[in-house]
Amino acid sequence: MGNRTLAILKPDCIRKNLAGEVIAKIQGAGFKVLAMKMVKLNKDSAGGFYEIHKKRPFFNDLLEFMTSGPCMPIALEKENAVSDFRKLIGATNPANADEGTIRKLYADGIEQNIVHGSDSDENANIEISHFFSRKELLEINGF
Ligand code: FUP
Repeated sequence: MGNRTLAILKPDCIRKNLAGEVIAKIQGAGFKVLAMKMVKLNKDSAGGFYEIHKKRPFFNDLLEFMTSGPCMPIALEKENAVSDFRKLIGATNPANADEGTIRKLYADGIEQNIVHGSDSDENANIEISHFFSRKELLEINGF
């Protein structure tokens, strides 16, 4: 068993009908989908998720965007899941993202950047728990 990371297909990804394409890229890169759902975040849940950015000037816009439509959290498993997933999605700002990365291919800007990826193993577990209960993960995967 590898380690885990949390992806979120953001509202721009869903609006642009890119969910299938992005999930295919994720699976093609060797990630196993452990759990997945579609949710519409409210200001509290998005604010809790991005708590770390609370003091940043872009925080309010980020919450507006993340609550603007449905998104899809996906719990993923792979060896080196966190760093391999961040390599697959590319830099936060698609203008700086490497060729072939998901953000380079599909994102419009630093905010509407298609997909989230956890930045550490510790945060991956916290973020997975934000969207998936222990019971759900247990029912789906036996852990
Ligand atoms: P990442 O780890 O690549 O998702 O990036 P960060 O955790 O630094 O930022 C989280 C989200 O905040 C980004 F996906 C988009 C948003 N953001 C902005 O809107 N403007 C910024 O200058 C930086 C981040």
